[in-house]
Amino acid sequence: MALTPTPADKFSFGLWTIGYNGADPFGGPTRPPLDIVDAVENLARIGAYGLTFHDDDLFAFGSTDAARQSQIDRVKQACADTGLIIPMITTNLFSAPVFKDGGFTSNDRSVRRFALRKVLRNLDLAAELGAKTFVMWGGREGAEYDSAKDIRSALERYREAVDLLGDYVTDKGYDIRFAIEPKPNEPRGDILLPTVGHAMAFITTLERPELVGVNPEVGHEQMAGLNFAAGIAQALYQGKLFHIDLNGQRGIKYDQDLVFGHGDLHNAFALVDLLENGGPNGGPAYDGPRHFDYKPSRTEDITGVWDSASANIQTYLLLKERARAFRADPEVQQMLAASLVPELALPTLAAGESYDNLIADRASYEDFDTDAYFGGKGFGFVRLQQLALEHLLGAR
Ligand SMILES: [Mn+2]
Repeated sequence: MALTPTPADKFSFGLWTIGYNGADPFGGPTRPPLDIVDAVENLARIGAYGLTFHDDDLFAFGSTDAARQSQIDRVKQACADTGLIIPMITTNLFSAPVFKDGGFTSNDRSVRRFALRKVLRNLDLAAELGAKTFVMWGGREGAEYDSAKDIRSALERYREAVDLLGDYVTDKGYDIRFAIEPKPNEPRGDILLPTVGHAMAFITTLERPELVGVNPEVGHEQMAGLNFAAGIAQALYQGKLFHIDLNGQRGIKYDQDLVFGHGDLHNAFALVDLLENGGPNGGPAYDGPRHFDYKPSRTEDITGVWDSASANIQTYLLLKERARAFRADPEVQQMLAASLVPELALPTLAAGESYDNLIADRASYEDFDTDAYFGGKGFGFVRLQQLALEHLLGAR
């Protein structure tokens, strides 16, 4: 069964995902390089609306201006030919040896200045190509040794960098917002801004916090043992979900970048329900790109690359359909009410009620029968979760 994606679904892929050649720390490439035009044509074929990339995915680090421009011209032409857009661009501050101790937060000041220049140049390219989101994944911004990195100085330099970039897009009049992508570790032993929560707290220290949000990745939060859908709900609650990286991860281990849904499927269901429906008590849904940041496993040939890319889209659409059926089921609605899920949307104090009124309300405390909760009525959360599972499995 194949569902048909449309541009309104906003499915996008990083060039580094489908372009992954299979190299890992224990073995070299298992597939030949993928050309940019081939990548764009096949993404259009499987129903993606957008392509994203790091500067170094498109033109090798240290390219001449002519070689760089040639690749930019080729991606522009391929997009014009297929209708694909470039909703997001990001900068590689992690692969080249110069970034071995990071970019914005390298202990070496000259590296920090070089990193800023690389990002400023890439911001010009983002504006030229119409990208509205600029992702910052600081994979090398971290350390292995506590004695080697002054974390407070590193955070100051991170802040200095993001403030400078905010000044730049504001002065240039670029319609670009930044999205910080947290990750707890890998490639560094410990990475700065390791989770969604750390990143959102850091954003409050910035000069222009309104320009900066987060780009959470499923696997990155799950590598920290966290509930991804819950983190996304908080990012939406705080108006900070500027972009999202969808993939699969099986528990706390190395970054697997599996196909979306090929990890914690229950949480993927909850996530799609949240992104599409905004949660049981309403609240903002997500209208940005559904961006897949996965890696086709190195066991796959080129057919497997495109099958796995398509699998991300198909899984998302299946979960979207399952979430719709879950919400539409009268038994689910009944169970939500029985579980008091809607009651959590009610303010705990009545309109105009003060703490004096609360203290004067004997029913709230002196006469409140707490004993009734021992052995009394349960919440029925397990039944609700089983209904979700039955919808997820297509059994209802
Ligand atoms: Mn990852």
